[in-house]
Amino acid sequence: MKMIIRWFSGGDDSVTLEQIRQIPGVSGVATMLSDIPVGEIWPQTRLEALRDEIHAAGLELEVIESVNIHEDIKKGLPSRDKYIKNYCKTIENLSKIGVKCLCYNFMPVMDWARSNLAYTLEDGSTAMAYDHDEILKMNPSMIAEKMLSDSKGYSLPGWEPERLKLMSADIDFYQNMTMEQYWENLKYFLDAVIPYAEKYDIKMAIHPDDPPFSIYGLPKTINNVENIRKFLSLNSSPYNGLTLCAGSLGADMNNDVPAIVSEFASTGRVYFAHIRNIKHLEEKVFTETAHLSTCGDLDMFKVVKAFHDNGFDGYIRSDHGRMIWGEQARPGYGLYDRAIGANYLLGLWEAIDKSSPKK
Ligand SMILES: [Mn+2]
Repeated sequence: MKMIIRWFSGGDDSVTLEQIRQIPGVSGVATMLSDIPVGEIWPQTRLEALRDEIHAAGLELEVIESVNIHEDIKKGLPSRDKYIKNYCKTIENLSKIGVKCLCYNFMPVMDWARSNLAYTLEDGSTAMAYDHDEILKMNPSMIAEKMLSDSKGYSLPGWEPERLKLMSADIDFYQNMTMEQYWENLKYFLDAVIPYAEKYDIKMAIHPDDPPFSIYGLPKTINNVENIRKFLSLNSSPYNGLTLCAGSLGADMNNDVPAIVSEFASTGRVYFAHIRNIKHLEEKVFTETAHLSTCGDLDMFKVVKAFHDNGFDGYIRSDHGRMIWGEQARPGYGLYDRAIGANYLLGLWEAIDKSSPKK
């Protein structure tokens, strides 16, 4: 297991590589080139410069999060083949800088969503929060406007301005698409891309839908145990796998997160873990919290033990943190709370590992 931290390149992060290097037990970062328009090839020279910058700070670059998927691929339009070809070329370029794992998602139109990026918790810290009724009261452009104005000037991955312009038309488009058609579009993408992932030895790790239930009638795929089984069976290559995000899946109260981790980690097809905690106020209403089990609904001991005991040897990152100690940072991605979270998770891992009977 390798503990890493998400970092935004190109001066788009308040957290520096030097700071990340000083978090005990953190060996690398998950990052991306956020200025490349979705659908275009990531240039080799830019990737080499990114790798060199990260290596110079004493950190590894083995995980990319994310190379986003062009909407035409999700819609199944004829133009998808051009974008899939570009995606495969990006995979080739990523292999040349030593990337081993590629996180992506297949969420239509709006990627992740929250109704509040700075909800005040009892202790005075702030965290991202979700209230389904609040979301439904707003139209998509109001959500986009609110999220971007709350983001303190940082880009929000998945909420790129060029994507937002088309939002309403895209939502309309999906109203006429069946779930089966959407699954077929996902399979078409996998069948085209996975052979390149195999050739270039990069594990494709899909991220669950966040939140894991439908907004505005949009299709959802990676959101519960049955659908994850279905996803893995669409293409049985060991290069077709998962980013298992505890917080995203945990947002559906019906999901038993430790059981989901156990089932899929034991197949060897989980390559990347996002671990954070959330607390439900009611169904489809939750706040993100500190990682500690007692701060939220997820039992982190059980979650980490499920990864450990099923032979997980991929990457873990402490996911979204709260904003604490006056830090000014991109919502969810400050230094302090994620560093605390990473060391809590490392502590759990060490305790579980040292108390496990040696095989
Ligand atoms: Mn996640």
